[in-house]
Amino acid sequence: AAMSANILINSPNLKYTDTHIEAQYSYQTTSVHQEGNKLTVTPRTTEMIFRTERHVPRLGVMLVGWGGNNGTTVTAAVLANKLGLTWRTKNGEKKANYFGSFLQSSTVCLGSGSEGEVNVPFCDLLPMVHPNDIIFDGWDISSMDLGRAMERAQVLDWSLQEQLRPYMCCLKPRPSISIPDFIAANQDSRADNVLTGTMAEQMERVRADIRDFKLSSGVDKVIVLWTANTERFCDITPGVNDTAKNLLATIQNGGEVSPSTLFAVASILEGCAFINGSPQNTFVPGAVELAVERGVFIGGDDFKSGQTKIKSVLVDFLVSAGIKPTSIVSYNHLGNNDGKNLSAPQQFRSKEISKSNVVDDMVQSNSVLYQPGEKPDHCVVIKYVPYVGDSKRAMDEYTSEIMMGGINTIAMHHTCEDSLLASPIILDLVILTELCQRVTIKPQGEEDFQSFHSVLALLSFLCKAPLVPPGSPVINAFFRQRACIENIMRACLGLPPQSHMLLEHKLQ
Ligand code: NAI
Ligand code: DG6
Repeated sequence: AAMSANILINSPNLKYTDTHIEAQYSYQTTSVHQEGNKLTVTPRTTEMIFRTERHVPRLGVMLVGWGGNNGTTVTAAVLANKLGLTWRTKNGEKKANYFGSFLQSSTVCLGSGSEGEVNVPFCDLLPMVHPNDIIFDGWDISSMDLGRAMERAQVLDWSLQEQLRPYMCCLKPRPSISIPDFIAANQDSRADNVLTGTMAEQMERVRADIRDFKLSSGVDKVIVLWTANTERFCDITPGVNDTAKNLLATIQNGGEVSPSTLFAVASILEGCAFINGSPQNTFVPGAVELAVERGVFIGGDDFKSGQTKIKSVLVDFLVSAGIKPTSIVSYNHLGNNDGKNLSAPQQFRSKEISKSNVVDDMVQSNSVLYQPGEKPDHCVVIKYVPYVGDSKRAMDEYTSEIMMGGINTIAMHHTCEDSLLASPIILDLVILTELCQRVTIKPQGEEDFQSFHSVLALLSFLCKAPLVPPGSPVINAFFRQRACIENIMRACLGLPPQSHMLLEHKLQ
């Protein structure tokens, strides 16, 4: 395992106080003025102070859909890590780990020393919550305790489940808000743990649950994350959900509001960040406005775990190598409850949308390969095949044009345990969000330190359809997204962005 590093920055730009890490930072950008085909490029530097609170709070995470495959798997994985569990399989002994979490299990290059490059785990850059210390709670429309729900999920090895069951059985999802019209009809039989009353009363109950969890668990902060079923898209209707005021009025008086939006509003009103791990449009304009008004972080949409993650790497590779993808065809089949829910047309449509837009920024960035408005054909197919359970099969074909009319076809087959890819992403999402709550920035000339925008675009790396502040570009390309997080964390330490120039090795 990588050695955990104790990093001390030796720079006049950095000040450690008892409470904060305070960094002077020169933010360098280039602005481009375009007149016809004449481009005038001006480098600009803005001086800033980055301030990071050093105290790492006790974090509570409430999962909506706690009894599902992701909810049970992430809870079990954290417990197994905390308890340092090992278990035997036919392939030998396995040990709990956090592979797939970029914060815990990937490294960043700090710089060079006498022995060459020094790489440290991402999570060592700044003080942040360790996943083992997260306390979980949550809601589910299914009343099954997490021990039985873990068994229903069929994700973890049986001998590991046996060790975890005594702990998991004590965890019981709270009753949840169910509006059957938003998820597939095939989910009806699961719903035996639902709240009653008006929409407003149910939302108040969720707010009370958040307060109760905070009080009874003794955590300092709560983040709420939706990992419940994919819902159908919600209609955006003026007067209903277009503004914060109208959305709150609709919740009081009745109208089209999805359960995920009710959870988002409840969290925002409780001052808790809310992350949407599914594709539906939970963040209707009124919910976004409410988050901005209250200065609460929201993030989403839809965990970027497997096929789409590869797409955001592969299309970036092709387009940035000057190769022109012309057709992308992605099939997958899976047999877990997520797949069952997605076998209904409206829920599939939500997923199809979030899986389809992921190449747009890469295509639009290259006007040599693509004319304005031109895109590759892009087809997304999902089929429910119960037998394969949580082991998702993804088959992709990328066809591209290469030099002189040549055709380049890449075909790929990917088998993976879906929830074991999503669980570390859930941990990264909440830990990164919590860290962002402790970072403030003061640009030169401004009076006050500011937080990041309520729409936390930094989470894009972990999402298929990144939610960004109005007017800001959506970045899907994997390495651009990762570099953004790395360089912002370096800025918090007063370090320049990672340029990969390695000039020290390139001169005589
Ligand atoms: P799952 O179907 O096993 O779990 C969802 C849980 O949500 C179920 O236990 C269900 O009873 C519960 N539920 C449904 N409506 C609810 C409500 N209104 N309130 C509370 N609980 C409710 O699905 P899984 O595999 O855990 O996935 C969860 C979500 O994450 C899905 O929307 C899926 O599309 C999304 N997702 C999963 C990825 C993965 O790799 N596993 C990646 C990207 C997104
Ligand atoms: C079928 O696609 C089920 C989905 O929930 C996916 O497993 C999930 O969205 C992950 O998708 P991807 O494209 O990142 O593998």
